[in-house]
Amino acid sequence: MLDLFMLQGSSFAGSIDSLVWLVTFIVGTWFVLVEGIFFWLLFRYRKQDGVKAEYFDDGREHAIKHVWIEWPHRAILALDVIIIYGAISVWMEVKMYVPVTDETIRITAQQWAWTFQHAGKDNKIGTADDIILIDEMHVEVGKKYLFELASKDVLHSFSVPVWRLKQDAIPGRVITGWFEPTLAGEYDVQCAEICGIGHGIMPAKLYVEYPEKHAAWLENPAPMLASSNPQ
Ligand SMILES: [Cu+2]
Repeated sequence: MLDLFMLQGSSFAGSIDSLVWLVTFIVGTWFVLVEGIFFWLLFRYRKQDGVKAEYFDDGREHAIKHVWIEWPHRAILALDVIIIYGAISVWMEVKMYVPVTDETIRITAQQWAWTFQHAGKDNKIGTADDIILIDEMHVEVGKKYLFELASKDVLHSFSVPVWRLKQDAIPGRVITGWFEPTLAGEYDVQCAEICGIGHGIMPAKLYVEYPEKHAAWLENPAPMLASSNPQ
């Protein structure tokens, strides 16, 4: 149902959404159940004329506790194991292993802009034909990308909601990760780590293109943002 509100634009977006739903369903069911019982007891045993509150200390209480505390506790532990299993599986898929990638892209964060260094036509990063753009990233649908994320100054976070990708950028470190876009279109990138007064104005534009359109862009990699700027 979440995809009604948010597109799933990467190969691992579905796995992350499934995990979110798993946690929401398990925790939500317990929440409704427990609050339901809680409020029912409040109303059922509220102050009533002629009824005196009683205190039991004859061993019966222990038996009641056993049923109402111990068994739900065991059930919650079992459900926790299911959540942990789901979380570790998704973590392994997204973060632990980098698949064989088709291209590398360097992403540098700074106060308050993103620099994207694309490999260019030779498909090799760090060569003369690299395409360096500010606040604008171009990738091809269906290709696997390795990203190298760095920061020039403070902590930032590279967040692409449509891919369900979020990765902190840490000064002094180059953090690698990967993504495979599955949906063509224009999407938002936003810094997701408070990084100073301009944090809120640190978005970037992501263009996910079909191969023909991406090839055309490689031929003429003019910044789209700058060209659409009426100056
Ligand atoms: Cu930032």
